[in-house]
Amino acid sequence: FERMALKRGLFVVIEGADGTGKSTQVLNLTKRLQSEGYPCSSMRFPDRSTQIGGMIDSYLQCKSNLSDESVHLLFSANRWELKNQITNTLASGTSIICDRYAFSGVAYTSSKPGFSLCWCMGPDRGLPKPDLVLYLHASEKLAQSRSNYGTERYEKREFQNKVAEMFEEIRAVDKTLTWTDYTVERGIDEVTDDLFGILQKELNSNLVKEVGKLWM
Ligand code: 2DT
Ligand code: MG
Repeated sequence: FERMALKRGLFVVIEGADGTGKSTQVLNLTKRLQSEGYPCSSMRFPDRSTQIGGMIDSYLQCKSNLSDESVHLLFSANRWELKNQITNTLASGTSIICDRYAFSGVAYTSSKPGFSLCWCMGPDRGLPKPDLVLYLHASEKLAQSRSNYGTERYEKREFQNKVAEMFEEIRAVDKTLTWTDYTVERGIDEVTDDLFGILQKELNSNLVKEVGKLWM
């Protein structure tokens, strides 16, 4: 007799400029999916709770210095140490909404002088490939209301502009990835509604194909 294949979870990454509300949306979307009956959990990178994450956290808070190369590799290692968690979760039928991923990794390091896109992508090649990358843009109004960034490394307007340019280059490199743009112009709950709407079609599709490998 026929047996129904277990439907795997959907792997969704949310990327975008600082201050677009990525973290809030990741948490709200996860709750929304759960309440609509889709098993779902959230993740974020960097995951500062691991040993490697602790080194990254200290670097971001400017409490320690690391060479640009070594911190790039630590960010990547932080994803690799959670690779099994990602694949096991998806295989069990639970979707993942992830706050930043390898795209941030490449965009931030390649914004520093002397780093090629190719070198930056190397360490993340082969990681689980997201089914969908939601890219949040800040409306003019939102960007202006957040003129003063925090005190962590990278939170400078000029650097952020460079990062935004690099995100565009990264998506141009690999046309097999699905990116969806969304400009944040409404309140938090309305944005969650919109993003849920974008995901719903994918969630209801028959995800029989295996999780892919990134940039391979
Ligand atoms: P949060 O503010 O989202 O915690 O990010 N970053 C992030 C990198 O430079 N490389 C990476 O691989 C990742 C995932 C982006 C903290 C900062 O870390 C940067 C902002
Ligand atoms: Mg931040």
